[in-house]
Amino acid sequence: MNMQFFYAPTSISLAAHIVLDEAGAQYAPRLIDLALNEQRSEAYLSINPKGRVPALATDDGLLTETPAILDYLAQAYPEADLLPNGGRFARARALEFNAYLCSTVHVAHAHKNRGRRWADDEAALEAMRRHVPNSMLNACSLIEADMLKGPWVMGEQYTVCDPYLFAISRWLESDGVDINQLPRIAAHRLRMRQRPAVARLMSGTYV
Ligand SMILES: N[C@@H](CCC(=O)N[C@@H](CS)C(=O)NCC(=O)O)C(=O)O
Repeated sequence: MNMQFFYAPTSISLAAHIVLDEAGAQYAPRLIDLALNEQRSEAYLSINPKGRVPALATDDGLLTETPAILDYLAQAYPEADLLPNGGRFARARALEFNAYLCSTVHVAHAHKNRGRRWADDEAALEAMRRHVPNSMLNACSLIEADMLKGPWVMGEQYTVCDPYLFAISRWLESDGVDINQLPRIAAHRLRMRQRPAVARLMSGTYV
């Protein structure tokens, strides 16, 4: 398959990037410089009108939204064994977890630097920023207590949920969350850092 992967260091594209690497996929990485607002350039908008990363151009067409990209890659590379093996309920649980990261946790984080998506007056933007440590801690406390089975999100099996959690949990300190309050997520993060693909991507491609 001929794929192009549009990514940015520090961004959520890390989740799918880890999966691409671990699945041994052939793809061309395409860096989108968020600092230069390249995601809003005409050239990139003509590829991905959402103006966000990640995006994956595949032989089947363009895919955006991390949960969809993760699911697609896991199906495209079954030998990597990245979808839960426990039947339809386990598969739905993995999707449920990824949907929570996408729709709630990532969106809570975006209130820090991307508040202009929702408001333009300074007081509202400041109020959104102030709430980020609290909303991130609340969302991640649920993951800590209920969703992260251990050692991996789904239990004994490593799945696409793990790189996704890792890509978000590495933002926690800069979001003002005390990681000591989330010891199981902190341990998961260390476990992830020991994976060769993660070490590779964290030493150069991602910051
Ligand atoms: N729901 C999307 C969110 C993608 C997203 O918001 N990516 C951020 C980087 S973490 C981005 O491209 N931001 C650029 C912008 O908002 O202009 C996903 O899960 O992939």
